[in-house]
Amino acid sequence: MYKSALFIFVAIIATSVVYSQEPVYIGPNIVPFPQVLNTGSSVLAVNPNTFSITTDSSSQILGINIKRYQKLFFPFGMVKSNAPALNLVVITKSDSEDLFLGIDESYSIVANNKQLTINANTVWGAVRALETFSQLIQWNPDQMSYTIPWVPMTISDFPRFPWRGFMIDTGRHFLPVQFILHIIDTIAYQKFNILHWHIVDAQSFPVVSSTYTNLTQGAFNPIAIYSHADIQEVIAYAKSYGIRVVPEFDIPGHSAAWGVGYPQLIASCPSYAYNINNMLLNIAQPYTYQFIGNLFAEMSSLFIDQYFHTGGDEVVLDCWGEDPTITAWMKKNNFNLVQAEEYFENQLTTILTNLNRTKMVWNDPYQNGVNMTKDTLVQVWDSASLTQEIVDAGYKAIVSFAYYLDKQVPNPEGKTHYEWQDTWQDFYGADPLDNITTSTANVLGGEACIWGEQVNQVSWDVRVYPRALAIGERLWSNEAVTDIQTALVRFTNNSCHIAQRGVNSGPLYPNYCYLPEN
Ligand code: CP6
Repeated sequence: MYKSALFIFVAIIATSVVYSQEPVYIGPNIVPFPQVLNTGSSVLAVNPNTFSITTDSSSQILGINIKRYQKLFFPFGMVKSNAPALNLVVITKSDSEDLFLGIDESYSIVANNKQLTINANTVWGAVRALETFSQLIQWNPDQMSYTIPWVPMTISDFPRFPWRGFMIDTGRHFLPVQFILHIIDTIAYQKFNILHWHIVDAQSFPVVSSTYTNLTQGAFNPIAIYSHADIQEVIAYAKSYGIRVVPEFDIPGHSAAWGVGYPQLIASCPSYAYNINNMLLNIAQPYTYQFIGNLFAEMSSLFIDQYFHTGGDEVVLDCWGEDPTITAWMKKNNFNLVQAEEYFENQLTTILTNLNRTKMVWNDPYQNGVNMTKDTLVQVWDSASLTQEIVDAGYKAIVSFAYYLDKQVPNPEGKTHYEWQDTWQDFYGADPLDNITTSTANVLGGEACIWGEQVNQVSWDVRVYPRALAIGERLWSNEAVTDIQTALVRFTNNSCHIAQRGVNSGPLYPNYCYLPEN
């Protein structure tokens, strides 16, 4: 009681300060905010014409990033400058380009008028550091100059959570490959490290299979499809940023599009067919398991990550109860509907285990009472209390219910925000460990989701940004980094920074953002 009263009091003060005064934050506009930051009060002039980045590393990917960031450091190009030449030295302990869950992404930065140095254990730590360093370089439009303020500076940084995911849904709207590469650029800026590619859904099957060539009959359009080369391009591009691509083939629900080319895969339940999302795979025939086994074998040769998501969400079990071939099979095996689901999920687990993959599912099978192997990773879109149950039961979990970018999330204080104004605060205020008191180590992190029903490449940037900054920071930064006022300033300035790089990310309070006139 005392606690919540204090909370409301602080919230009222904080709110009135935000709206009555200029927000104050003095320091570098780094997002996500680093674990340790020490700043001075000098300004280093930067001459873009002579600025260089060097490394002792032989990693090709680090080389690509040095070229990439050499450009990103100077979004307004090679303006005239008399400032002396500077060299940024990038040192990594290892040149390995292996990328997996839990890889060391830590780094440190030293910046003063004698040296600019990045130190990291891995290539991926160095890539995270280059992004941070890019945010230290300030463009001064009135001077037409670049500077690094707040020197001498030291940064020591590492992620709070190993799983910092971002989900896109190409089953509801096809996103062209070039646009997915743009998405990868944008999420790399907040140090997200997983692109969860919800690639097919009830409405379309946009993936080419050489085993089952009719599957793309379920695409929205014969040209709205991803070839093997497209998928490999996306994965390689994501890897260049240290981002893993986790595919999702959402079954047995949300699978109507599989049935366009292969109608025999779909259960018959006419009274549920009014909603295409209700249609389920027919799980009572060997053909379905053969099909999935062959398709996943083909797809796992493309999607090389350890994790493979098979959905399992929103399965309208009663649909199976309406198909006489399925009810006969259930009767023969003495299955009820949940046992039928469990049989299906166990078959999937076996298929993925044989392909050397770790299975990932939405929380629904757990909720239905399906017994799963303990290495299953559960993505929770339900609630903190369900997350608590799942981690206590011994599963690893990631939190998504608080990070739905397509949905207004009711905020914990019960405050109603306008449709879009300040909703970033709801994401920012939601910690993956909120109300998790035991087995916290089983929470691997979180995932932002932008479901695709009402978003395509036209509206994607403005739907997602700048709000995704809040989620990126929540998943990377120290849990104590929660101050709304300072975040407001950093986010607005960082939003301007990424807008200067081509992300259509808008502001959060009245200010001036210098943008290319086009
Ligand atoms: N599609 C799929 C969706 C959703 C889910 N699965 C969804 C449900 C509720 C909300 C947002 C999205 N559109 N395949 C649930 C995981 Cl609010």
